[in-house]
Amino acid sequence: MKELCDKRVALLGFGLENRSLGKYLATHGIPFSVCDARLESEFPEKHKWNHIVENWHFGTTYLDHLDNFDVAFRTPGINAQHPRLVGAQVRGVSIQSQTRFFFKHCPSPIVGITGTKGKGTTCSLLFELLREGPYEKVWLGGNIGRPPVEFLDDLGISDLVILELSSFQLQDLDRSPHVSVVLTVTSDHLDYHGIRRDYVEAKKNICRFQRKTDKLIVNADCQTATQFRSVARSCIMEFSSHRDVPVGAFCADGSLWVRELSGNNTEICEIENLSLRGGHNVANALAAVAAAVAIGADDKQLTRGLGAFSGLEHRLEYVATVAEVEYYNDSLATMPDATIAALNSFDSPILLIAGGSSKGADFSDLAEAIVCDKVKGLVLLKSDEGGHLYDTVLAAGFKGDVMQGCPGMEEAVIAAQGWATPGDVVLLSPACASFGMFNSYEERGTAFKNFVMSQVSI
Ligand code: UMA
Repeated sequence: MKELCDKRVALLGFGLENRSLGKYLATHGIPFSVCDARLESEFPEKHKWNHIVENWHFGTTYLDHLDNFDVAFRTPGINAQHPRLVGAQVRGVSIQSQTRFFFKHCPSPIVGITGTKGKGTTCSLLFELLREGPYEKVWLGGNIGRPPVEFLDDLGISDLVILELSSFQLQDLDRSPHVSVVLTVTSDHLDYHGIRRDYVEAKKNICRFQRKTDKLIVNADCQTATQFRSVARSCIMEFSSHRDVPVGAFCADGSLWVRELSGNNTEICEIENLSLRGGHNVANALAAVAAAVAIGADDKQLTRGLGAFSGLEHRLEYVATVAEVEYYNDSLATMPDATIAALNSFDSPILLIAGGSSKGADFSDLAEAIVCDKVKGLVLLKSDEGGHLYDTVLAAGFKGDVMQGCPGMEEAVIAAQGWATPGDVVLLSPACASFGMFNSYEERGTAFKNFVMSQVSI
């Protein structure tokens, strides 16, 4: 902590990540100031921090004081290219982040996983696959919801860290993981990055600083992911759901296979034995298998781990069957591609609950999937942006039942139930962020599950 002990430190944004960093700094006796766009009244827990926080700067002027600091840690939600941050950096303020700090101080090897969707599932599956070794202890953190600085002091050199990394976290990294995994990269967060190129460039930091002995695993079925190879000098591995790969993991004859550098193929498991649903999850499983192989896991532990892992909460999560209708919670689908993947995971007719805050997304592909697929009814949650998704779906020619501007989750489930018949699926897969009606995707998914479960007990 020598590098910070005589510095004036600021935490820019005081959410999950910087509160964890704040606890870490407090443990090491480093005082800091907090700057956050929220109002003071929105920090009821402020008094708990007063022993270590030197100054609080709240509200619209929260970035006015940057020149008072030597080091400022930006929260992921603040873009590193924010003109105020760039200006302060030019004047000598070191702009850092919790993720960057962690990479600098982590004594263990790191596996980093990024992609537009599927990172959380792949990280969690890899964590499951590595339960039996070869590392002494495996830690899981990052965008998945656990800032890794929380366990930084507990790490040893025989441990392994798995990090889910978002473009917000990768954006200003100056180190890359030892093993990097790039899933499908489409586009997201254009309200933050402005243009797709900046989003993709931010993600490329996952391999830009790798060493020759490091490993980069890319999704061979995604053209953007394969382009990451050109910025890396590490050993390349691939995974593919559709074709054989030179080294890595692939699908053939209904099974998942590993291909070694020697050309040997080993069958790991039959696709029908995977507990995860959907073709996109086969790709996530291949990515996790390739990463596990890259760090020395043996084939048998992969077979056992793949059979045991049944997925994450809020990601195509089975909730219950009520009156012969199955209910699935996919609240984590905050963008159109994720909802398209969810629709592709079912053969039965679907009553889809979608909508919310669209983050400027283009819904045309989703609208086509809704029209061409088996969606027989659509409930759209109310959004501040009016009927953008509704208009796109109708323009695409959707002829099923539609309810627009639904005011709450209970009303949405009741509407879907009204249209459902035995054998159907009611799927919450919003394709939008939760803001407006809910504080988070977790709150939205939990509201859905609670209401469905209340029907089970009737
Ligand atoms: N804030 C500002 N100014 C801003 C933005 C935010 O002052 O311009 C303040 C807010 O008022 C609030 C705090 O910063 O008090 C919130 O910080 P944050 O939104 O940056 O988020 P954290 O609570 O620290 O959570 C972050 C990630 N959030 C974002 O990237 C937006 C979480 O990912 C992550 O789980 C957590 O760190 C742990 O690493 C969430 C997410 O939506 C789930 N990620 C995006 C995604 O998955 O698509 C990238």
